[in-house]
Amino acid sequence: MVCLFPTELANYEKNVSRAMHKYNAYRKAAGELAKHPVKITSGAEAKNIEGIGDKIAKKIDEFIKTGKLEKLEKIRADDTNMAINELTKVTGIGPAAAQKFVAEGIMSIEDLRKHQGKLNHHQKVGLKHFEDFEKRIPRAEMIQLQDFAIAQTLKIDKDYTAKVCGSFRRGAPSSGDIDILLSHPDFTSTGKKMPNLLHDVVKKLENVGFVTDTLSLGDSKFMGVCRLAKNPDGTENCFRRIDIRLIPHDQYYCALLYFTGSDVFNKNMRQVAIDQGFTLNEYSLRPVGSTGVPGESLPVTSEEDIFDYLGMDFKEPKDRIA
Ligand code: 8DG
Ligand code: CA
Ligand code: CA
Repeated sequence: MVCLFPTELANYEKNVSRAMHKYNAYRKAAGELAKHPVKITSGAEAKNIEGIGDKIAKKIDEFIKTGKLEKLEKIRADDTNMAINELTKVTGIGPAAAQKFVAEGIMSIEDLRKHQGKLNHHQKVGLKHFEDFEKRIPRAEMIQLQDFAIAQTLKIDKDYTAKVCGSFRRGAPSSGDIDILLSHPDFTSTGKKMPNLLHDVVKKLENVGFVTDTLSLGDSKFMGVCRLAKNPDGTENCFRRIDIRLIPHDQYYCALLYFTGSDVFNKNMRQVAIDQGFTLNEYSLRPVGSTGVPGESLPVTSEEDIFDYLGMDFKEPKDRIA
């Protein structure tokens, strides 16, 4: 019970207040609490956990004592807050767009359906599949999606590497969407751009009826919608969100680490990197000199290499919570 309110407050700070530092603080607290092996019984006890300060400790005490949080009750009682939160559930509607819609009197998903003319393509697709996108994808279906997408990709060219990352790679029992990292030895960070390596895969997945909509397609990133073929008993499967990113071959492991997450784990690891005199992002790991200027990318041929450079024990994806 105690572990849930930081996430709800985090969403409020991101979507309604748009206070990203508070959002990050609550996300970190939620991540650290989730990682904590024993049940917390007081705020004082929680303060021993990294990322939990006076303010959140006080809220934990209030929640334990009264079974609720006044701040949350107030947030939930405000129609505008709730409407903004609701609208941001549609993919393509961020906090700014949601606030604009609410200011125009659009207070619900139902209202959005009556004002489709105000939506861009991404938002229209998000609304069309709203119910499906709200559903988590069970792991068994994730495996089917993975196997199908990868088999089709290798049919184009067996030199492709395609790997499903995100919560699936962390072993989650269900996932919000499917995140695929795509790489090919012909494409490196020092060579020319090769958008066709991504576009060919998207085209193939469209031609076989797997990809049903495109939300956005650039040189290196595809965001779209996919669906498995009908089941043998004739029932249809849900539409699912799919992201495919084309990664330069030499940057594959930094990307793999980044897109495996969790996002709170990534933030913590980036901080370790800074403390150790490095800079780590989805592209590279670089030492930072005394002048503060990052040097050349370090050679990285596995995820283990990155942990090694930072003096960290390797963590299996399933343990990358925070
Ligand atoms: P889910 O889909 O099951 O809900 O969880 P997820 O797979 O962990 O999250 P995701 O939103 O699909 O993002 C995939 C990974 O990308 C995530 O595990 C870590 C990395 N990532 C960050 N920061 C961010 C960010 O701000 N936005 C997105 N989309 N991904 C991020 O570390
Ligand atoms: Ca995901
Ligand atoms: Ca994703």
